[in-house]
Amino acid sequence: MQESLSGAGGGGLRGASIVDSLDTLYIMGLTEEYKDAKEWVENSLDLNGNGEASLFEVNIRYVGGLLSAYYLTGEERFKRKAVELGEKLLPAFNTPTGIPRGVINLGSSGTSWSWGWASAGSSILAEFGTLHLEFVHLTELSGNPIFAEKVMNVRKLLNKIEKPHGLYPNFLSPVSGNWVQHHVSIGGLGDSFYEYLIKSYLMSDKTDEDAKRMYYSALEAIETNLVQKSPGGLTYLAEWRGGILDHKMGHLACFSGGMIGIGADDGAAEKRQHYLDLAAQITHTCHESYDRSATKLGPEAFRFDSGAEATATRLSDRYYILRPEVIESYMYMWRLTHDPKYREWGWEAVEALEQHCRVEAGFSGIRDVYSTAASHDNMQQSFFLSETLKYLYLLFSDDDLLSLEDWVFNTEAHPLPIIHKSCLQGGGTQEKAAPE
Ligand code: DMJ
Repeated sequence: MQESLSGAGGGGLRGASIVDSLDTLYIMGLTEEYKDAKEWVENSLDLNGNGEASLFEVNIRYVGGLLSAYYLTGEERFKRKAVELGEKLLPAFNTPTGIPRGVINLGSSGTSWSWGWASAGSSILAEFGTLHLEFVHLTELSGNPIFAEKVMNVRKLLNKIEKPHGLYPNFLSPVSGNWVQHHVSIGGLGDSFYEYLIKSYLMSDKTDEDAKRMYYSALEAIETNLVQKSPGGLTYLAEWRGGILDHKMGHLACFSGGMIGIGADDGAAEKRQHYLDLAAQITHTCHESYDRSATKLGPEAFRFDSGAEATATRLSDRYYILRPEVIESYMYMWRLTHDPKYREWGWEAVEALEQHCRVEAGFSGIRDVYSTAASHDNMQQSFFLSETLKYLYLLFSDDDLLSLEDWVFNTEAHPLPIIHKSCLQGGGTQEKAAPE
């Protein structure tokens, strides 16, 4: 069976599943497997491969995976590799605006370019907006301000630019710094940009006020323009195409239950319950998308039009590639509310994964969640190990295992420590913070 980096391109980088799963192995106490993975990273992870690598994917999976492995274990080799890899990503920011291009050659040339499929050479919001957490930690660990400067510059531009109805479109020109088209989505192409705003605030020990302000105004615009209620009473997030709503919600957008939940605490006091309710409603809708299928796994996208309610209406949307987002929201909502239904829903997913996705060599995606006749896609995405299984494990663990008071998870579920104010004042480095 193939391992995959979601088809998005690790370029010359190999071993995505190994690097992506280092922290999962460590947290689960799988000592032998962790040791093998660590040795592979030390001896075989080559950061100089020529080829087309996605800045976003390399950052969230490799840089994020190495940073977490360092913070959990204190092993210097992970820190060295993370910083070295971070340096190789810097040429992507050499554009007139400092907004990075999406693709980079990690070999000696360090050239970068835009995805061929992105309109008019644009960069993608969820890609250039999902670097902040890792880059701030790279600066913390290396003492080199360049990483934080690069992402602060991206933040500055996004803060300043005019936003249609307060919304952030998914495509931006790295040359002119203008939006290229007005498609807005909390799912694919937009998703983790919003996630990184609230998590930047939380990771800064609630000192990053710009991130907080940008997150809450984006959320307000999302509520005004995108949050919908179906005739059957399900709350969902529609997509926006230049003012016209597309009543579709992607599996990817299901992370937003958890995001809105963790952001609820810092809303104005009267808003807290409102956000927790919204988070619970979205998580409920995403659970319905699983519950309404024959396999009890959810489709890639589900719709709320032509009589559909949380079901895929197109054949091409019926697949499930072991994605984590729905389980991710169960985990956050469990931690925030301790409502037992989130563990029950998580267990339903465990049983469905066992029944429909387990194959001889691991787990595989399936082509049709509405059919119990097995049709495996022969692919185990690396995020299954880093996210889906980790979130399930945390859902059934005590709250003090990677407590939300001390850690934020990057968008690939790699835990990064909150940079506590006391740390900044004392100039101290983060303690090794690991379950032994
Ligand atoms: C992961 O790689 C990350 O969660 C990313 O932000 C979006 N999607 C995949 C998993 O579905």
